[in-house]
Formats: sequence, structure tokens, C-alpha cells
Amino acid sequence: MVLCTVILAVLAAYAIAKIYFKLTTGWCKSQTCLVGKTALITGANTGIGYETALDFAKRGARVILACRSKSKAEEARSRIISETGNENIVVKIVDMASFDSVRAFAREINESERRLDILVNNAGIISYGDRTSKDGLPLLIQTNHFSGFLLTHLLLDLLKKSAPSRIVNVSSLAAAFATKFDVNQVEKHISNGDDYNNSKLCNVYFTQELAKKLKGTGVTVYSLHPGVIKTDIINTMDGIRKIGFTLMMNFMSKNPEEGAQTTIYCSVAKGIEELSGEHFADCKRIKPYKTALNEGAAKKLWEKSERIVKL
Ligand SMILES: NC(=O)c1ccc[n+]([C@@H]2O[C@H](COP(=O)([O-])OP(=O)(O)OC[C@H]3O[C@@H](n4cnc5c(N)ncnc54)[C@H](OP(=O)(O)O)[C@@H]3O)[C@@H](O)[C@H]2O)c1
Ligand SMILES: *[C@@H]1O[C@H](CO)[C@@H](O)[C@H](O)[C@H]1NC(C)=O
Ligand SMILES: *[C@@H]1O[C@H](CO)[C@@H](O)[C@H](O)[C@H]1NC(C)=O
Ligand SMILES: *[C@H]1O[C@H](CO)[C@@H](O)[C@H](O)[C@H]1NC(C)=O
Repeated sequence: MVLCTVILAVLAAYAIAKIYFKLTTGWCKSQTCLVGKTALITGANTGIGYETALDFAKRGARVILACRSKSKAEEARSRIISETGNENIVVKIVDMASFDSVRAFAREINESERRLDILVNNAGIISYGDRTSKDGLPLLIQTNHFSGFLLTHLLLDLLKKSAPSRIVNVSSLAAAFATKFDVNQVEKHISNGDDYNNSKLCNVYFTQELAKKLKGTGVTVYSLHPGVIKTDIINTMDGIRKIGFTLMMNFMSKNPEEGAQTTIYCSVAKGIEELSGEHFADCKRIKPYKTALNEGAAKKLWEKSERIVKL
């Protein structure tokens, strides 16, 4: 009897959570056509990045899948082509855990592409902050922040040349929990939870600062929280956090197509240019997180990032 009640309560909570998330999910209704435009998405072989690439392909764009695994990326490419009929889908290899790789990749794109209209910085991991990259930084902050910072810089000429163009940064609500963020310690590992939250706050700060610097160039930049989405990202977690997150994701999550909507919105919606530098969720601009209100930190992070990636 008690057991029955508990089971029913859990099922009811599950149903209510599902209905709530279905009702609050924002959908990008923009019909913007991307024929003649080029979009580049990092981490496009799976999850939110894949759904974003699929959507751009449906809109007729030339889509560059910037991934670290050739086989996974080729498979994603085949799926996109067979689903959309758009054959203008290109695989390029980049490892966001290596500055050399990012530089080589950017050089190739800058030399071979005539234009770049949309850059989506999407690739990210949620754990592994205790591992060190070959550049000597925690793998997590390098993958989630410094490499995107470097890549964005190296592609700015091409983006400016193609203006009006956009840079979209997939951040997270996790940035709101980065209450211990210290820009002086940003390249140090604290804990996986803190590192992830800090890295996502870096995405927001970078977006704010970049928007200021790009004023008047026709290149606009947005950061966003995609929602909670059940994707492969959970596989980069370990132990008890993974179990907790798996439960949370089953309860609260959007599917990857729903999770990609805000990224797509920021990339294609007309008339949001004056909101450059702002943060979005569910296809709407939202108030900045309390943690993201420190302009001094944004500026300092920028200068520090320039030194670390050796611009
Ligand atoms: N899922 C969520 O609930 C959630 C919530 C808030 C924010 N986000 C953000 O959304 C973004 C996408 O996440 P997702 O949930 O779609 O995760 P996902 O399914 O795990 O996709 C992440 C993508 O990033 C790629 N990647 C990871 N490390 C890389 C590296 N060193 N070099 C190149 N590519 C690399 C992965 O490639 P492989 O397939 O080769 O590993 C994969 O394509 C992330 O920035 C994440 O922080 C997600
Ligand atoms: C990109 O290529 C242009 C010439 O096509 C060159 O002027 C510019 O310096 C290059 N930018 C980078 C960052 O390599
Ligand atoms: C990081 O953010 C998540 C929300 O995404 C929160 O649950 C968690 O407590 C935060 N972790 C730390 C260590 O602050
Ligand atoms: C944007 O986000 C990506 C991935 O989430 C990150 O690697 C990059 O540093 C960020 N870049 C900017 C422009 O904030």
C-alpha cells in the first residue's frame, strides 16, 4: 500500500515535470533561409550541436561540422545529408583540448572558406577538470573556454568580412552557480563541479566583452542556456555525480532537438542584433545571472585569456 503510494507519487511528479518542460520549452519559429550562408558548429556530431547543424542544413546553409572524431563526424554528415538532401555539409577536424589543433584548424578555415556567417561555439565537457591538457591547463576550462576564445579570435577576420554575422556561445545556467568564481584562479582546477560552472560563466563574460569590442562591425554575439538535455555529455561525468545527473536529466530534460532551439534562435532570428552581448534561454533574452554582473571580471578574464592562448 505504502509502496503503491510512493510509486504513484513518483510517476505523478515525473508526469508533471515532463508537462512543465514541454510547456516552457521555447521553439525557434524563425523561417530565415540560409542559402548562400556558411555556418560552423563545434562539437556537431552529437547532442545539441548535431541538432543545430541539422536545422542549418534544412535552411540550406553550407554547414561545417567541426569535430574531433573523423568517424563520428562523417556519420553525422551522412545522416544530415540523407535527412535534408543538402550535400553542402563539410567535416573538419579540430581538437578543442589543444591550442595547436585550434590554430591549425582556424588557419585552414580562414584560407579555404570564402565566408563565415554563423559561428556556434558548442563543444564542451562537464568533467575531467582534474586532467591536464598538453598545454598544461585543466582539460575542462581549456575545452569549454580558452579554445573557444582562441578559435573565435582567429575567425574574426572572416566573420567581419561576412557581416552581418553572428557568434553564438552555448553556456549554461550552471554559470549562475559559479559564486566562487575568481578570475585570478581561472586556470586552476578546483573541483569538477566548480570548474564546469566557472567555465560556463567564462562563456558569458567573454560574450559580454566581445560584444563591446565588436560594436559597429556588424558581428553580433550571444550566450545562452540551452536547458537540461539528456545527451552524451553525461558520459564525461563520473561516480555519484553521474547517477545524480542521470536522474535529474530523466526528470527535467528536453530532447536534443528541443535543446538546440535557443542556439538556432540566436543564430537566425531576425532583429536581435541590438541584444548583442546578452544571455538567452528558451528563445528569449533573460536577465543576466548575478554572478555575471562584474564588468571588471569580464575585462580581466579577457586580458588573462589573451595571455594564456598567446594571441
Ligand atoms: N546537456 C545539457 O544539459 C547542457 C546544459 C547546459 C549547457 N550545455 C552545453 O551544451 C554544449 C553541448 O553539450 P551537449 O549536451 O550537446 O553534449 P554532447 O552531446 O556530449 O556533445 C558535446 C560535443 O562536444 C564535442 N567535444 C568534446 N570535447 C571536444 C574536444 N576536445 N574537441 C572537439 N570537440 C569536443 C563532443 O565530441 P565527441 O562526440 O567526440 O565527444 C560532442 O560533439 C556544451 O557546451 C554544454 O556545456 C549542455
Ligand atoms: C585570414 O586570411 C586573410 C587573407 O585571406 C589574412 O589577411 C588574415 O590575416 C588571416 N587571419 C588569420 C587570423 O589568420
Ligand atoms: C554547479 O551548478 C549546478 C547547476 O547547474 C549546481 O547544482 C551545482 O551545485 C554547482 N556546483 C558547484 C560546485 O557550485
Ligand atoms: C563560448 O562557448 C564555448 C563552448 O561552450 C567556449 O569554448 C568558448 O570559449 C566560448 N567563447 C566565447 C566567445 O565566449
